Amino acid sequence: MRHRRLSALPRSYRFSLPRSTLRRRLRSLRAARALLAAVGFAGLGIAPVDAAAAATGVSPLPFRREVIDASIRIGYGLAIADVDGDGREDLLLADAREIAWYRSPDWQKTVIARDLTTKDHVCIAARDLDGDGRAEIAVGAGWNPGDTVGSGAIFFLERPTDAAQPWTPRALPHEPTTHRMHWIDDGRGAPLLAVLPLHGRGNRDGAGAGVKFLGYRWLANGSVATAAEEIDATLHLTHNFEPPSPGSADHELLVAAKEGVHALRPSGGGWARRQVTSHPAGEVRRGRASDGSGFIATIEPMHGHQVVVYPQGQDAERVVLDESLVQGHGLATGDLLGRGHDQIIAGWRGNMVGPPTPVGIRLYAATTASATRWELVGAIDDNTVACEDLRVADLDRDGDLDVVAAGRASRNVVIFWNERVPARRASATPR
Ligand SMILES: [Ca+2]
Ligand SMILES: [Ca+2]
Ligand SMILES: [Ca+2]
Repeated sequence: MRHRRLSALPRSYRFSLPRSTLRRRLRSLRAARALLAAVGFAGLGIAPVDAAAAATGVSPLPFRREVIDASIRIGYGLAIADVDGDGREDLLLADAREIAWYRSPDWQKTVIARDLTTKDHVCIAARDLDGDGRAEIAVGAGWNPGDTVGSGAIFFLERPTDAAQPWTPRALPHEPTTHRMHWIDDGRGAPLLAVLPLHGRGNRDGAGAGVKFLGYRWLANGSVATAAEEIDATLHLTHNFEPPSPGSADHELLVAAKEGVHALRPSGGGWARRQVTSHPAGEVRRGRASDGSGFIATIEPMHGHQVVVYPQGQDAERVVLDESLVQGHGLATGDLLGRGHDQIIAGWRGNMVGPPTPVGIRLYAATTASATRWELVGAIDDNTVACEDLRVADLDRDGDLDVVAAGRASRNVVIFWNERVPARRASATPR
């Protein structure tokens, strides 16, 4: 017999299950309720959802929402760096047709490049490399994940002497499906522009040649080497990567791939690779538990529905925090609540085809010192940003971490100001 929705069946049919089946189901339900009463949601490794707020999501957290742009196209990639050298970190955005920055603290928008390729821009990396206090900027473009041969582009943007003028794009050699980039330190001198494509050359359905993860060295003359250094060429569907922690001695970076999370670190003249987790992942970040151990957070699989933690980076310790995301696409870690250990912030962008689904950004916190158990603390955003990318930083320099997110279907860039300390909220700390 074909399945039919229960509500579509005649009422008499709905209650025609055999008594033995009903008794068995009742026993299972009672056992589940008894277990929940004994250990609580956190004990089960899942989070309670506030019943009162269930209609719109979970309980809101004390973040004040400020829309700084309500008319972007896609909002592919965000970065945070001081662009104008005034000592305040600004926001940068790789949008479909524009590369722009928003000046702190008034968030005035300046477009520094347009239409670098006929296909969309997709990623941006910004960091002061020469020590003058102003960011050097690189961007990725030519975005078409369906073209694993002819797509992709990488540009270093040369700063104009007149700030009102556009920046000059200098093209670098690239692999198809350019997707994510960071300026990283690998312990070998000048910073490296690490660029991760989504697919290997000529791949179909995420299979074929490994993804060519390449690095381009910053040069003393203020340009970038056009000869690339290979970081890895073994993985597939490499959707994102976590750069090395600032100041880390081992310079390890983490890649989220079809083959799970892999750690890459400089070794000899090349890079050594180590598999960390075994589940396909789309986003990856590292964080610090209150006992000092490190954990790894992921969204699984790529564009997935799960927020996952690996305490101490151990595959066998996998904890699923949430399975209700639709197209999970933004992930960050940081101590937003001031608890002395990192929380996890995850955002999702909702259905890409068909009717829109609710979107949001949620915050999860560990309830044990070693980050083996977690709870959903609340919502930073409830259905206003179809999260394509998010970043965490203390944007108003008041001592706590704020969240900035770019929304795809919602076409906005929004700062969520952290107002967890009521005194600060009341005094409206000047930014
Ligand atoms: Ca600035
Ligand atoms: Ca600079
Ligand atoms: Ca702040």
